[in-house]
Amino acid sequence: MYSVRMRAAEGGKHEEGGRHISGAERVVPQEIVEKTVAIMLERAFSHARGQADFINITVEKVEPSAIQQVPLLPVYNVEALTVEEGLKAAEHALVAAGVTSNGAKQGIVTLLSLADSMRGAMLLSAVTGQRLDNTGDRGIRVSRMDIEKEEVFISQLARQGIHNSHVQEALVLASKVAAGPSIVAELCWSDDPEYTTGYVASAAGYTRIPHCKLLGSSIGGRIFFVNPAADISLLKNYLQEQPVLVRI
Ligand code: PML
Repeated sequence: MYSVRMRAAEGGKHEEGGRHISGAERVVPQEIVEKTVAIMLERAFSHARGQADFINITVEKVEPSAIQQVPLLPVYNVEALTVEEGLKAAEHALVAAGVTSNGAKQGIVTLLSLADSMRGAMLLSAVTGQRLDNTGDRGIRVSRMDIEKEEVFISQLARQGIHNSHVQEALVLASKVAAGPSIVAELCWSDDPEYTTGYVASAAGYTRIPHCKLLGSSIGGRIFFVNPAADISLLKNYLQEQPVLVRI
C-alpha cells in the first residue's frame, strides 16, 4: 500500500509563508497511485480558495501490517437556520461529547477569530479551552488515512443524500481522529467559501451542523479537544504518522 499526500499553497511554499489552498490524503494500492496523484493535482489547481503555485505530492510505501483499523463514525444531522443557531448547535454537541461549556465556547471563539485558515488542527484542552500544542499557525495535519471499500462508502452517503467530497473526506478524517488517544471531540468547518456546513465529532458519532459560517467566508479550521492530561507527543504521532484504514 502507498500513502499519497498532497498540499497546495499560493504565494510560495507553506514553509515560506504561502497561503494554504488545499490538501488531500489517501492510502491506496500501487495500481491506483498514478490515478490518485492525477486527481490530487487536478484538485490543487481548481480549488475555490485560490490558484495554487506550490504543490507538494508525497508517495510513500506503507506496510499493510502497520495499518490500524478504526470504525467509521455514524452520521447525525441537526437543524440550524442561521449562523447563530449553527454555532449554538455546535456548542451543545461539544458539551454532549464531554467538552466543558467554557471549553466549547472558547473553541468556537478561537475558530471565529482566525485571521486565515490553518493547514492543520489546533489541540485545545477539553476542560479549559486553552491551546495545548505549539504548532502556531501551521497546526497539526492529520495524515495517512483512507476508507475501506470506497465505492460502498460513497453509495451509503449518496443514499443518505449527503454525498460530496467535503463530507467524504471529513468523515474519514474524523473517524481516525475520534479513535486517537485522549481525544474528547472535534469541531470543524470548511475553508471553502461555498461550503458552510460544519461538524462536531467524537467516538459517539459525527454530527453535521448547517450554517457554521457565512457563505463567502474562506476561513475555516479544525480543533481537537483533548483530555488535559494527554500525552501530546503520543497524540501528534498518532494523528500525523499512524496509517489508519477506516472500516465501513
Ligand atoms: C473541510 O472541507 O475542510 C471540512 C468539511 C466539513 C464537512 C461537513 C459536512 O458536510 O459533513
